[in-house]
Amino acid sequence: MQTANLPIDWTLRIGDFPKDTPVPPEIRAAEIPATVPGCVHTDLLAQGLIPDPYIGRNELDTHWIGHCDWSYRTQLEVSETLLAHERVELVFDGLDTVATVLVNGRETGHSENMHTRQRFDVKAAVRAGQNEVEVRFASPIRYAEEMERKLGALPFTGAGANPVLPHYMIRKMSCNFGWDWGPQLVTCGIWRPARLEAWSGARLAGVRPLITRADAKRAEIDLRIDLDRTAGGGQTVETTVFDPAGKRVAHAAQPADSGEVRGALALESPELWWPVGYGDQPLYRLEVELRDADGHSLGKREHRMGLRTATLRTEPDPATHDGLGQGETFHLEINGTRIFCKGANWIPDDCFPHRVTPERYRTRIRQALGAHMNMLRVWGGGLYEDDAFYDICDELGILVWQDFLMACACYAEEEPIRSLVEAEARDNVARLCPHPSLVLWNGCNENIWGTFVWGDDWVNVRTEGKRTWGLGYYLELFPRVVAEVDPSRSFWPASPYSGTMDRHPNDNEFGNRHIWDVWNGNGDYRNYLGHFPRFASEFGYQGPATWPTLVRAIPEGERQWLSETSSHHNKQVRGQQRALDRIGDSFETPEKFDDIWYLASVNQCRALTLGCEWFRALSPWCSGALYWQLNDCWPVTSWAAIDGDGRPKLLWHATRRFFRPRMAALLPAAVTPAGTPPGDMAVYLHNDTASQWAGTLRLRRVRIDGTLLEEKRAPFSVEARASFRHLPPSWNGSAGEVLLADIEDADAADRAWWFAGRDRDIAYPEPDFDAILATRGAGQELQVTARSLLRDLCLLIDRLDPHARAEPQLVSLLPGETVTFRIESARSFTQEELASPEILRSVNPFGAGAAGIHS
Ligand code: BMA
Repeated sequence: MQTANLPIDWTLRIGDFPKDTPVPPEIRAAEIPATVPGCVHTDLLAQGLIPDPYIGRNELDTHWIGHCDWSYRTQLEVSETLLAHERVELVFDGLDTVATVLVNGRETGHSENMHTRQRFDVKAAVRAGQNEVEVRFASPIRYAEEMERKLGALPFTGAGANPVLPHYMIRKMSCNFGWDWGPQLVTCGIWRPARLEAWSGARLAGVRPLITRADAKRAEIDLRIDLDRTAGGGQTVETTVFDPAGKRVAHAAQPADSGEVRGALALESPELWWPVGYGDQPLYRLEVELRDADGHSLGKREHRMGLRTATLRTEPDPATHDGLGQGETFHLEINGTRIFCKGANWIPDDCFPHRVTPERYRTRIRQALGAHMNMLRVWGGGLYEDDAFYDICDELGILVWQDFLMACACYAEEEPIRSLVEAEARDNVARLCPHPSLVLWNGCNENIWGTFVWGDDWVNVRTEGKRTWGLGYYLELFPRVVAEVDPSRSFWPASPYSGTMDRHPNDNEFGNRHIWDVWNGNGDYRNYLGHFPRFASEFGYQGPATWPTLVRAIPEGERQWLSETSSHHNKQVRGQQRALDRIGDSFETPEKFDDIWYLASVNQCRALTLGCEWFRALSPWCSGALYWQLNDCWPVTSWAAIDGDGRPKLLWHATRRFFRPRMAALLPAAVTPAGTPPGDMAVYLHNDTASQWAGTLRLRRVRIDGTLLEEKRAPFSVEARASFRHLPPSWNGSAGEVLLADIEDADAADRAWWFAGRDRDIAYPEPDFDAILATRGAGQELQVTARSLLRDLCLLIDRLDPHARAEPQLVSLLPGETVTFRIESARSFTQEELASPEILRSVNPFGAGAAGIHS
C-alpha cells in the first residue's frame, strides 16, 4: 500500500446560489485560500471575509453561506510507482456533505453523508505528475429542502430559537442547522483528512477485535479482519498481541482468503480494563499485518484493546422495590460488576468540528474526569466523534454511550436515505469497535418519545402507520447492523425508551428516562424529587457561560439579561426569560445583570445537585445519572457545565462534589411514592467505592445566625457500591433554620446542608468575614473566615483574569469556619481585588429583605 496525503492548501470558490442570496460582492468571483481539513465558514473567517459568528449577533450575517454551492480545488502530484498499483483510490475520512469529486475534470465520486468515510476509485482519472482534484459541494439546505419535497415532510424539532430548517432530511450533523443551544451555521467542506491510497492484491480495510470473554482467568477475542481484494490470492494475515507492559503474549498467522478473515485469540490471566473508580485501564496492543504470497507486507494496522465485557442488563425485577414498584432493571455491567453511571451528555465541542484537536478532546474529557464522571453519552444530534475522543476515553476509563445520529425528528426509511443510513451505521460500528470505552449503541435521541408526547402530528405518524418514521431503524436496522458488525456490543433502541412499544417510552419503571418537565415544565428544581428513573440519561437546568466567555461574546452596551444579544446567546425559545422565572422560584429577582448572572449560575448548580443526589439516592433502583450537558459549542447560556470557551462553569465545581465517590446529601425523607410522613429529612450516604464505608455522622440544627439548636451523633455504615438512608427521628428544620450533616471521617470528610425554606424567605445575615491573602509556592491563596453564616460563597476570579481559576467554589460556612480558595493564575491579585463584592460573592444579599438587590 502506498499513500499520498492530499495537500493542506486548497482554493475555495462559490458556486450557484439562489438569486436573492445576500452573497457579499468580494466573495462572488474570488479564489479564496482554503485549508483541509476545514470548512467554508472557517476558510472565509481566516480571510476576514466574514465576521466571527460566535461574537455578538454576527451569526445572522452568515446565514447565506448554507444556501450556496461551494467548490474546493487543489493540485496533487502523483508518482509513476503509485500509479503502477492495481487500485488507486481517493479516500476521504469525512466529506460534509453533498459532494461530487472530480479528478482532472472527470467525475470520480459522489457522496451524501458527512458521517461515512468515502473511498473512490480514481485509477482511470489520475495521471503521473500534476493532477487537479476538485470537490464540489451542493448547498446542504437546498438539498435537505429538496429531499423533504421528494419524500414528504415529517414532524421534527430541535432548532430552538433558530430559523427552522429540515435537518432531518440530510445525513449531516443535525445541530449544524441550529439547536436550542447552538447557532445555525450550515457549512460544508472536507472536514476530516483526505489522501490517495494505492494498492495491489489486497488491502487491510478494518480490524474488529470483539471481546467475547474477559475475567480473571481468561480473555477471548473473536478477531474479524476486513479485507478489500482484487483477483489475486495467496495472502496471509499475521496477528500479534502485546500486553500493557509491551510483552508479546499471542501470535497467529492465517490465510487471508476471503473478505472477512476470522481468528480466535485467547489470553490467560488477563489484566482487565475497568471504568474509572472501579479499577485500572490497562491497554493491550494488537498488531495485524497483511502479507503477500512472498511475505512482503501489504499493510499493517495497530489498535489498542481493553479486555473487558460490557452488558446492558434489562431483566424483570424479582419483587417490588421499597415502594418504587416493579419493572425491569436498566444497568450496565462491566466485567460482571454493576456500574452506577455518573456523567453527562456530550455535544460537538465546536460548531466547526475540525477545530476540535486531540488536545482539546483531552482537556474536555479530563474535565469530565475531574468532576468524577465515569460516562459520557455522545448525543444523536452530533457526531460519531473522531477516534481521538474514544482513545482518550479508553485511557482515562470514561465509558461512552454512543447514539446513532438521529435526533428529535421522524426519519424517512425510504431511499435514498435508507441506504445512506445503513452504510453510515456499518462504517461507524466497525470503526469504533476496537475502543473498550464504547459500551452501548443507542438508536436515537427522543424520536420514539416524540411520537407519544409531542402533539398530534407526531402521535398520528406513529398510530396511523401511513408513513415510515424511523422505527424500522431503531428496532430492526441498527440492531441488525450491531449484531452483524459488532455483536459484542449492547444495543438499545432509543433514549428514552421503555423496552417495548407497548409502554410509554419515558416510564419510571422500565428503561431510561429524559426528565425535562422540571426545566421546561413547572421549573422548580425541587420537582426532581418526584421522579424515580431506572436510568436518567437526560435532565438539565440552564446557567450562563462564565463571565469572561460571556463578555467576549456580548458587547458592553448589550450586557443586560434580556437584551437582543443576550437573548441571541440563549437558543432556547424564551430561554433567558425562563432562567429569570427560575431564579424567581427561590429568590426575589434582582435587576442588575451581574446579580442575575450569579443567581442563574447558582440556581443551575442547586438544581443539578438536587437531581443528581436524588438519582444516586435511588440506587440500586436507579443506575445512572447523565445530565444534559457537559460542553458547549459556542458562547451561550445553556445547560452545560463547561462553557463554549472551555471554562468550567460553577456547575462543574458543584459536580465535583455531587459525583464524589463518597458523599453525603440531605434530602426530604418523604420522597418515595409509598411515602414516609412529610417534613422529615433524611441523610443519604453514597459510597461508590469497592469497600465498606463506616464512621460517625454529626447532625446539627442551627439557626441562620449560627446559634446551635440541636446536635446529635450517629454511627453509619454503607456497603460498597451502595447508598444508605439514615432517618433521624422527627428531624426537620423550620424556616430560618439550617440542617447540617457532617461525615467525621478523615479520608472522606463531607458536609451536607439543608436550608429550610426558599432564599427569599430566609433572612440571611449581612455577609461578614475576614479575608487574608497568602502566597503558597508559585500561587496565591485566599483564606476566608466567616463571621456570619455564608451561603454559596464563590471566588469569581476569572472576572479579574480570564485565564485564572479558583477552587473550591460554592462553599457555605458557619460563623467561625474558614475556607481556603486556591488560585491558579499567571498574575497576582491584591486582597482588595479579591475580597470585593463582585468577586467574592455569596447569596446572603438575596434573601428576605434582599438588601443586596438595589445596592
Ligand atoms: C433534549 C436533548 C436535546 C436538547 C435538550 C435541551 O431534548 O436531546 O435535543 O438540546 O434536550 O432542550
